[in-house]
Amino acid sequence: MRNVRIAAAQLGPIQKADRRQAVVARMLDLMEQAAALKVGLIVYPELALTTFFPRWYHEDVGDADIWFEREMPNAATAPLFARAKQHGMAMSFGYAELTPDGHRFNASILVDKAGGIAGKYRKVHLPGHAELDEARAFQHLEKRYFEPGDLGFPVFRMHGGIYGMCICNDRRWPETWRVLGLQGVEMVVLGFNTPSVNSQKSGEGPETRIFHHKLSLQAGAYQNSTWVVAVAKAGVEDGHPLFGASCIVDPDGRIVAESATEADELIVHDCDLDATRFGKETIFDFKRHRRVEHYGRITGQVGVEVPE
Ligand code: CDV
Repeated sequence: MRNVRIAAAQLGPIQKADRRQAVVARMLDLMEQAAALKVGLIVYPELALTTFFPRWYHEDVGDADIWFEREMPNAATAPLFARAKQHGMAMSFGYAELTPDGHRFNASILVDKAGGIAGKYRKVHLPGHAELDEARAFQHLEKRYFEPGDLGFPVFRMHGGIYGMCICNDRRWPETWRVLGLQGVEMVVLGFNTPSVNSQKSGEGPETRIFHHKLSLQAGAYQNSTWVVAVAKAGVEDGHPLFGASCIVDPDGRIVAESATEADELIVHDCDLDATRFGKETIFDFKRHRRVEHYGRITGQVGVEVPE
């Protein structure tokens, strides 16, 4: 048994006017609850420090820099790093990253229990659009504010396990999971901000959207025999609802813990990383069963090519 006690630390809404210090205080509160339960790794959502700002249009992209972090840790997040280290707790959270040479990424990090950054990921699949789109019920401007991640889908050895990250929309793409699976990933941690309604399809509400969310997580977990920890930012941000449904999924694809609210909420589960072995050595023993000679289209083309 290689047991890791995991906490998915769901955050309720963060309003546009909320300051990072107030958000970090809420994150610390969840961390204290986790510490009391002897959690080994706490996972927070995508863009955990601010409201989901890609819903707001800035004509000048530089005006959106207020939502970005220029270094990590920084003054706002230092208390998180310090407290996690005191507790000997690893953590992961997402934030908007502005690099010294001016690149903007939707990023997440994995911090080990000694407080060092063990891994970084930059979101590869950016949903939405780059220009103001009045036809939508609300904006989703990730393609305006971020570049696609340039780090691929790396995995990291930490505390005796193999960990990977992805972010929100990445979870809908089987390519994400398989690239992580091909590196032996044992736990994928991810944060998400998913609107409860579809801005381009009236009538598609939370029931369908939570179904698609769980379908993606459960398929990714099962088909790669990995644990999955998916953590929401949820609730109504300045009139815009985001669903909750933070989940911990086992390597059989079963949801073993799920949040019940759209507020700050901790869900905890003991995850045995050795439970990933059976699937990896049998039905999803990639080395024995994959047929890469037939998979060329996966990397050889982007869009659909229909026959003549
Ligand atoms: N933050 C996201 O990536 N959200 C997308 C929404 C726009 C569909 C998601 O895939 O959940």
